[in-house]
Amino acid sequence: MSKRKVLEDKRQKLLTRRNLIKRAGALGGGLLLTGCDTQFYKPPVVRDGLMGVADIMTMASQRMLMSNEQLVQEHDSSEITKNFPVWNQSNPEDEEYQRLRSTNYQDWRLPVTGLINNPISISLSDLKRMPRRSQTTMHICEQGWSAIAEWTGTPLLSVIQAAGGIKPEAKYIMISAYGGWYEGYDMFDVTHPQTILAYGMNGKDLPLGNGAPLRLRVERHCGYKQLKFIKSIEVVSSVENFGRGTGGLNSDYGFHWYAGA
Ligand SMILES: Nc1nc2c(c(=O)[nH]1)N[C@H]1C(S)=C(S)[C@@H](COP(=O)(O)O)O[C@H]1N2
Ligand SMILES: [Mo]
Repeated sequence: MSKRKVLEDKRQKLLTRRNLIKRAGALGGGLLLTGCDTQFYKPPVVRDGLMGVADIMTMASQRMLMSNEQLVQEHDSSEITKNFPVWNQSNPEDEEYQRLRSTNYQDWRLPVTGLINNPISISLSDLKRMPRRSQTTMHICEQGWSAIAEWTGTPLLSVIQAAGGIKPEAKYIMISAYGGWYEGYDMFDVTHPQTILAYGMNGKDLPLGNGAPLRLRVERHCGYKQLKFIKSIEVVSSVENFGRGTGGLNSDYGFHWYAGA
C-alpha cells in the first residue's frame, strides 16, 4: 500500500470513530447540549500531577464505553434484593433534618438555584406531580457489595426544565445533603434518562435509612454518587467553591473518580 493510501485509510477510520462518538453523545445526553460532544469528556475533577491524569483517563474511557450503551440494565421485579443495605449515614444528626422528619417532611423543600433561568423551591408533592420514572437497577457500592431495588422518582432533567433550564455558562450541578455530604455531576449525568430524584423505593416511600425523603439515582455511577437526604441543588460553572474544590465529598477526601456500574 502506498504511503498516501495508508494515511487516507487512517483518516477515514478516525472520522468514522469520531462520528460514532458524536452521535452517541448527542443521543446519550444531548437534550440540553446537543451537538457539543467535547462537553461529555470533561472530568469534573482536574487534579494536578499523575493522579489527575489517571482520573481523566478513567473517566474518558468510561464515557467512551458508555456512549454505546445508553441505559444501564433494568431488572425484573423478581430480582429485587430482600434486605437492601442501609450504608453509611442512616439518619443525619442535623437539627433541621430532624425537625423536617418529625412532621413527615411536610415542610421539606428542594431549592434549585444558581445558573438556572427561574430558580425554584419545590415540595415533595410538587415532585410527585411531575413526570415520573421507575427503574429496577443494581446499586454497586465501591466498598464491595451490590443490591437490586426499584426506584421511583422525577427525572432530574424535568426538575431542571421546571426551573427554566440552565444558563449557557452552566457546567455542573452540585447537590448537597442533610448531614454534610455533597457531590457534583456533569451535564452528561444530569440529562441521562435514568438519572432521577427518587422518593420511592420498591413501591413505598423512600425509607429513612435509604435517604428519605429524596435521594439521587444516577445509575451509571457507583454507590457513593447516589446521594441520600437531598437538601439543595445548585447549578454552577465550576466546582471550586464547594468543599475543597474537587467536585465532591469523596474526591475532596482523596477517593478517586470511579467509573459507573
Ligand atoms: N447523604 C449521604 N449519601 C450517601 C451516603 C451517605 O452516607 N450519606 N453513602 C453513599 C454510599 S457510599 C452508598 S453505597 C449509598 C448507600 O445507599 P443505601 O444506604 O441506600 O444502601 O449511598 C451513598 N450516598
Ligand atoms: Mo458506597
